[in-house]
Amino acid sequence: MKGILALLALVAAVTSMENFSGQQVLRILPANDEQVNIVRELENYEDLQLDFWQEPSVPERFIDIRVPFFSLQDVKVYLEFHNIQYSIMIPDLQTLLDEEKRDMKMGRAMENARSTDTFNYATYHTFDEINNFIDTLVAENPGFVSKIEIGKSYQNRPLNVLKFSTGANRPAFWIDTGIHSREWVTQASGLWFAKKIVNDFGRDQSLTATLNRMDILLEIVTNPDGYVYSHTTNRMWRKTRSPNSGSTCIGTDPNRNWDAGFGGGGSSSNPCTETYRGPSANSEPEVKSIVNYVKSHGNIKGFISIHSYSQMLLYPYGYTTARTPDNAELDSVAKVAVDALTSLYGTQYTYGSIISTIYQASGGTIDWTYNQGIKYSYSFELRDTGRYGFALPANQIIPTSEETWLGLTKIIEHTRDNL
Ligand code: 0X9
Ligand code: ZN
Repeated sequence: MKGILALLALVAAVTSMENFSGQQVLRILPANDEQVNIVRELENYEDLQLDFWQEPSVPERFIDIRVPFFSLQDVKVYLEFHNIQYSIMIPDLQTLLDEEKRDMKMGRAMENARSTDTFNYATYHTFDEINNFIDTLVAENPGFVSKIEIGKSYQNRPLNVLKFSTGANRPAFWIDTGIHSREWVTQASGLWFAKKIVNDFGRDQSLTATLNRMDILLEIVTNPDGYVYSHTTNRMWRKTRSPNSGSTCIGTDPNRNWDAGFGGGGSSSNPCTETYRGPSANSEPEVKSIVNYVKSHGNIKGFISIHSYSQMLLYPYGYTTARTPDNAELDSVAKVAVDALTSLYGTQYTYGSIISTIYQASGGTIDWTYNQGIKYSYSFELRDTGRYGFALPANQIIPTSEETWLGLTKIIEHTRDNL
């Protein structure tokens, strides 16, 4: 009897995780504005439970949609009826996630997490594991690395920022990863960056020069509640986990919640959508804590918010087609950064303003930081271009981190040289 109960408990634990069997990710190529609108229409059919991995924007730009098994026929018939071109990018999402689970188990067996030297950077880690890593790194590097808790998440988890500093009262460069929880390669890259900074200080001439003039701030798990939920319950969770009054749907898109064009195009007022802006700007403690920190710090000179996927380097704005006064400079630095990134493995990136390169998005992080006077505000969309999307295999974590670091450091160096 005990054995059966234990077995049932195990089955319950295993099945409490959302299952994506039979779910596909479709890549749609609208040929003209009319087709863009026809695909956009699908967002209004809540019953289909579609998850837009790439939002509709302009003709000839891909739209990626995760489609539950029970909606597949309907969606395909709809697209075919309207003569809209599409292909199946991920034939069965659960197959990829099963592989990811297996990789994580193997990855855990191959590491000794008591030291950041034997930590396994090539596997995905849980929230608790990341926090242990942070504490270990701080303990290993007293007087250089410290941890700042800038606030608590909605569910009261710490919002931890690593500070790399060799002197008091310095200007700072901010990097955050994981504001969208399901973009796992970003938090994993954040861990790798943290170790890279420690390894290179005193060895790499440029990074040493940087750290002799400015601090680096790194928030690895920017949306902890979402991240935990993506591990325990729904791997595809993007938003925060705060409830919405008058709705059973949970969460706000933390990249629509900033006070820059808040509520404008490319954000939704419907709590059941993935781009829900929240009831008001800064309603999410995960956002508000950064806002407070940035304001009270007062000397942050560069800000990079890291997302996935699409392979893009973006700068403001996302809420308007208006160019910033710094467009020419931001664009030329982006080119230098992308060239450096591509030089390592040939990974192709596009770059430009958010609205002209990906799609309109209002209330986004870097539009707000730019308007606060942080001129060097950028956002990466890391690998890949959609073959795996948010389910990027763990064997791409290190190459992704390495190439991104080359681009990232170009932006940091430019900031340092223009303090
Ligand atoms: O929709 C978004 O928030 C971003 N795409 S994502 O798939 N990461 O969700 C695009 C909006 C602007 N992009 C960035 N600020 N990276
Ligand atoms: Zn994102």
